[in-house]
Amino acid sequence: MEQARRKSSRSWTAAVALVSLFAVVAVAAAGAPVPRRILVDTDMDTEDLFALLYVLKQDRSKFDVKAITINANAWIDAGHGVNQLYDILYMMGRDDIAVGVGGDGGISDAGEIHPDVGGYLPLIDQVLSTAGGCRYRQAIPPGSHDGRLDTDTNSGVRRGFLPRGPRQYEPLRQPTAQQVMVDTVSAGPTTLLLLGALTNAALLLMAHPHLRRNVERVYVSGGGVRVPGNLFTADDTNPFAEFNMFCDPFAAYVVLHSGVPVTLVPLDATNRIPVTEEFFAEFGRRWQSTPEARYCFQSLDQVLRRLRRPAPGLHGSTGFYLWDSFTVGVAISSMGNGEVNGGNDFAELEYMNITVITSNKPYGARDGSNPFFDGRSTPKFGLKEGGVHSGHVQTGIRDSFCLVEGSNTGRCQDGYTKEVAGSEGVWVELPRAQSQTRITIARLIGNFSRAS
Ligand SMILES: [Ca+2]
Repeated sequence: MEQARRKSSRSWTAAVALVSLFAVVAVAAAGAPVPRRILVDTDMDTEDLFALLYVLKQDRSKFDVKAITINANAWIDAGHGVNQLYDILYMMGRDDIAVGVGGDGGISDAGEIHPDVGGYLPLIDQVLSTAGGCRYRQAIPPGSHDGRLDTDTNSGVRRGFLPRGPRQYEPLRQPTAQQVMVDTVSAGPTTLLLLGALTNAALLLMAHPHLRRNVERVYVSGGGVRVPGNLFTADDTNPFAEFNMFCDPFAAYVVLHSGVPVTLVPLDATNRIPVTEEFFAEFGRRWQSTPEARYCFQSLDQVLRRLRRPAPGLHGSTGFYLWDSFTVGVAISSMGNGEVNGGNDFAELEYMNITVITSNKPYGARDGSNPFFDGRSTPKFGLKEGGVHSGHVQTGIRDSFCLVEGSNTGRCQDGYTKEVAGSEGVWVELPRAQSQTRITIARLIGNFSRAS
């Protein structure tokens, strides 16, 4: 019991670390004349707002957010995502930050990626059109029960709270995510903070391999290595995948195997950081001094009002965790410490040999589920016959291939960040499974005091 209480306390202090910075102006940089150029790719889920504001509150002389791109094939729809982000940036006095989303192009049968390729679909469903269903997005409820409608409106908090800025979503004129990414990464070494499905980042790395040298590191929020996945709507078909990886497994594979340095912050780490009632109460009592803190608190309040109701299949105390915020905390702290030996204030990092599962065995069997191979004389993107991408690809959350008779635990692994041996995997940096968050309240209060 004592151990459990201490564990809970550590999780709580990590959560405190993240939220307290909403009320903190970061300490001026000492001897750091060149700011890190940062691009954030987000699916604009509620918790992404915490992470975004955490980054935007940093000292710009150290961490300069140049652009934000939106992943529109998961939790949010393009126009809603852009408008909310524009208003948040207006509130934060950052109308200078470029925002990109979607695009009307696609990927040809020959594998040519068009410059205006859309981020509305995962790579496997991309053709020369933005129309069509996304097999993975079915895992996300479309309505208002912790689904896209909640995210699109931020549970109604956005309209009631945010000031309306001068920028608005323009369907045919909105800069595309690819355009914004290419412009930003071309302009100088850039660190990518990836807080949703990895479609946009994968397209960038595939279509512009020469720009990989300008990507200093990618920090990825997602995956689950030694813990179960969190597809609470699809456990009976795929108990392995985490949402962000599942929404575009092939894109995740591309990013992790791209050769760009990767730090992955999976469920193994974030499962230890649930939003607890204790944390929520503390947030309400102590951190209401800025509009951004109040916006996050009200957003969280709405989420918890839903999650507190019985919700079959949701695991964890509230079902809500600081996934992306923790990732951003690890990223900022690591960058601040020079990214030397995984040194950061949130978690101890280690290397693991992992890959992302994109199809299921038996490999090479044609069953109509895999458009990279089915009906083609040569596989798309030059993929290998009989290789790891050539098996059955999960077609939806009720895919009968993935069901196991007599069991409520499915067998499909699409999107699973799996530990493997040898060259099948890549060495990726991630928080040590046993690592403890080392942030203390005293340190946080110290930061807070220095801000005044
Ligand atoms: Ca996210």
